Amino acid sequence: MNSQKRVAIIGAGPSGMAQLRAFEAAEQNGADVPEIVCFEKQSDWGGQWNYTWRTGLDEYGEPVHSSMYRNLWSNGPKEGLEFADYSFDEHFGRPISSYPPRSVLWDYIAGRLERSDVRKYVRFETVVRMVTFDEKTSLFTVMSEHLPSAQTRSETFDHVVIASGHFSYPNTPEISGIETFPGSVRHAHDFRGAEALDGRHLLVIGSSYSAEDIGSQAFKMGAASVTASYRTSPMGYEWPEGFEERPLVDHFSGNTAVFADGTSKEFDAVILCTGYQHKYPFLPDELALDGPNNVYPEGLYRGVVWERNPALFYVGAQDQWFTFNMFDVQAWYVRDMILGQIALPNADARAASMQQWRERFLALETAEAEIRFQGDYVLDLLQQTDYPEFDVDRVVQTFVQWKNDKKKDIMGYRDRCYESVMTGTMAVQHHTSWMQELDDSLERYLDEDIEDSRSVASR
Ligand code: FAD
Ligand code: NA7
Repeated sequence: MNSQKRVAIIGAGPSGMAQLRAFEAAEQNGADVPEIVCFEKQSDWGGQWNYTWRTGLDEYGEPVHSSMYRNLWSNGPKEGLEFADYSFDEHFGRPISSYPPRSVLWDYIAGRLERSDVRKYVRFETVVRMVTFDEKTSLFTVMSEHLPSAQTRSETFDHVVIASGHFSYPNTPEISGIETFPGSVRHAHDFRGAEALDGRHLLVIGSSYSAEDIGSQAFKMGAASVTASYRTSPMGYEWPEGFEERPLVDHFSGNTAVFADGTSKEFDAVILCTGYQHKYPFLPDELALDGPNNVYPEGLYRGVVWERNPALFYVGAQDQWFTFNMFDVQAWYVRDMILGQIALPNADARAASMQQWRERFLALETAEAEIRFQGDYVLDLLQQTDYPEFDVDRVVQTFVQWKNDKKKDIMGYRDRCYESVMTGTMAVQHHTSWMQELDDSLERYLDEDIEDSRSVASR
């Protein structure tokens, strides 16, 4: 009887919320579902999308989770992440633009669950401190702490789903002489807004999403110059005047950075956009995923089942082109394994499957190939569950189009519109171009009385 089982979900970000929704959907279809407890250390759900002004440690002395900042707008089209069981049309009641700000996406993720009754399963402000597994009983013990009361509790579970994210613990490399830099030095995790960079010369180190977005954000907010320093290869966009790419910083001497090509430049601020660590401080090493941020982390059968202990699952552990709808198909798949509706193959079959995917992964050479790989992965899981079918290939095409649109206009791509794969609705332009828009609130975004600034400008 599944109802006698207990499942712990660690984290109520988009992945944990997908897991809650998956069990709810099964229950609505008459399935006998286990008892669920979702642990969330923040006071609300939404994970990264739950913005906080805090950095470092929070009010309870816990590491702050979210790395998001003011004026963060979706960095991919919303048509790539739309839920198949809850469309943007259903939530907003009218077409919206393709690149909404954080507050709008948070509203959308939360909206799906607010229609349901799953909030009662979440213990907010409750951090998981330790998870252990007992070979004799085949049960996990989860030790948690309710932060406001400092009360700890240990309980047993048949399954644990890790949905704690992997963009919270910064990777901060040592750079020679950086301790002599007199301006501000921080990691992207602690960046909360670019307003103070107005008129300043900014150096971002890294050449991935954070470097691109924080650099663009600073440029938009009036930085005197933005320089992005790459380790392996430049982002290669046609940057506007005042935005350039240089090779890796060799060393700092005071406020001067000397680059690997021998050139140098003075800066006022440095932001390390050098990525994050897979870190699970509440897991013993035999249960903890480790390794680089990529689309096929090692040790996970079908990207979700922990090979060393298949009663443990990870949702959202890979690097992400697909996000919300991928977390959904993963959560549906994990749910069906827990419900016994999908059988776990034997260890040899699992190893063969992982090796096959791993070989494909190792042969990937371009971003487009990675997107297609992740599309195939999503389709593989989708075909095994009753998650509402959607045209994964069209989502892949949307991402490919997005990459091309970025290549054409890195500062203007967020003004473009795409068609929803789920509903066929064409997005509409936001009333203000991304470059001009300095207010990321939900209220302003949805305000239909604001005149389209493009039509005002063209008069
Ligand atoms: P998270 O969102 O990180 O949620 C994990 C949750 O687990 C958090 O609520 C956290 O408090 C909780 N938790 C962690 N440890 C514990 C513990 N020990 N006990 C209890 N609870 C715990 N994706 C997009 O699709 N579009 C974007 O534009 C985009 N922009 C991004 C910008 C930034 C700066 C970052 C960092 C990420 C961005 N992403 C974007 C990717 C983003 O990570 C995913 O959209 C999504 O938030 C991942 O969901 P998750 O639930 O797996 O992890
Ligand atoms: P990513 O995508 O993991 O990228 C990390 C970047 O940091 C990447 O360009 C790395 O260069 C670079 N890096 C890592 N270590 C170093 C050192 N030691 N020196 C210089 N550069 C380094 O992280 P992001 O923060 O950009 O994005 C994470 C998520 O946040 C993503 O999902 C977005 O949606 C938002 P490399 O190319 O490996 O040489």
